Amino acid sequence: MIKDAKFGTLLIHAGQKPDALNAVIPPIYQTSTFTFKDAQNGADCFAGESDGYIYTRLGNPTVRVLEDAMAALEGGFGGIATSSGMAAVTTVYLAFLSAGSHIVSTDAVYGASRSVLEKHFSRFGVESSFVDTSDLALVESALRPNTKLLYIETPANPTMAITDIAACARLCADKGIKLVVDNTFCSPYLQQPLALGADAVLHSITKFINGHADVVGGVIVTKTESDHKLLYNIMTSMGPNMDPHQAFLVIRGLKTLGIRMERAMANAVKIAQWLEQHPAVAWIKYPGLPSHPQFALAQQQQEGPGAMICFGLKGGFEAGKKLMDNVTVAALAVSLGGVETLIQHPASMTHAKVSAEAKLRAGITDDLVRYSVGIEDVSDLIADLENALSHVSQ
Ligand code: LCS
Repeated sequence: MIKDAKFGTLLIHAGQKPDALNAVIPPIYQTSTFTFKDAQNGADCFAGESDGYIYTRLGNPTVRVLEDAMAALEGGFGGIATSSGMAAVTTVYLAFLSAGSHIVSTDAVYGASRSVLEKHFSRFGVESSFVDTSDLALVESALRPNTKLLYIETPANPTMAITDIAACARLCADKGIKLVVDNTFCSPYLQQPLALGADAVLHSITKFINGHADVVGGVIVTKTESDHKLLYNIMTSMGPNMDPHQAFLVIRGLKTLGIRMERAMANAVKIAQWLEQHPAVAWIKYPGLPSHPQFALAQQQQEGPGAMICFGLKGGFEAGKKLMDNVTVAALAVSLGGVETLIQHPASMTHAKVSAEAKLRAGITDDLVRYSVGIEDVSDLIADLENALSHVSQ
């Protein structure tokens, strides 16, 4: 590959090395284990003195292609692919938190990223605080002497609140606090947290990176070699590794990230503008609309507003239910970031396990409907919404 290749070229080529047969596409090494040349080579591999593959939990050539591609796209030292986005989230928690330590997290974070801390990490003596990280004063006042991790999701799922990554990095500097960003909603095509000062970035690869709603997976990219070693050690010993076939599908999906994102985003801008003026719509949050509370920050921090929209109807939850029951192009399903448009109700679905009080404080109101814009013809998506909204009394 040429030196200083641009993002679109990296999407197609990064991480790929010619194999023995010069296949254009990386082969699927669907094997659990690898033969050593001799006993000494086996010992050398285990001692780290030879870089041959050993066993797929510890590393696999197909998975490595994806890890190297993601490291190149996020501008980090190395990537660690995991079996799910939640496996990536928990690997980060395991790496940077211990008994007696404290994490500050975005309050409107993906439901399981919160509940795993409240229900499980708490059993091991980890304290957690959830604040609106789009308000830096709240972040600063939540930090304690034992805070080890500031974990931000931006834009947040599902409220679309945007957090200033560079400002958070400045807050963490010299305090021994790691800054980790969940970049699932933007993907590296729109936002590069490591360049803004984060220590690590993670994804639910299930979403925009794979983009075709046929894989669950995750990835973490660290800025430094030492953090990569720490996370790699946890991943290989605890085993939330990605399977080679999973990696193969994601490598295929990743190649079109740029063109998928451009089309979905163009659709999203038109749909958000259309929704904003619809008489049944009470409010809408989309980073591409000047009405978004962090519109200026979104323009500065992101390369584009993305393809996720949340809104509420004047008729509240009952109206939202009617809307979801009457769409026919958009599918009523959780997940996001695929080529197909999805609609869902976070309060009763993705964030159902978050307490009612916490949801309310985080702005995950009962009327909030989340819409993940796909790459269908936008006129069909708007006609679909128009028809579904005609069933809603205002
Ligand atoms: N981070 C974010 C921002 C997410 O949206 C999700 C999943 C995860 C992490 C976890 O990734 P997974 O293990 O599912 O690959 N979000 C989902 C959602 O909004 N609907 O269904 C899953």
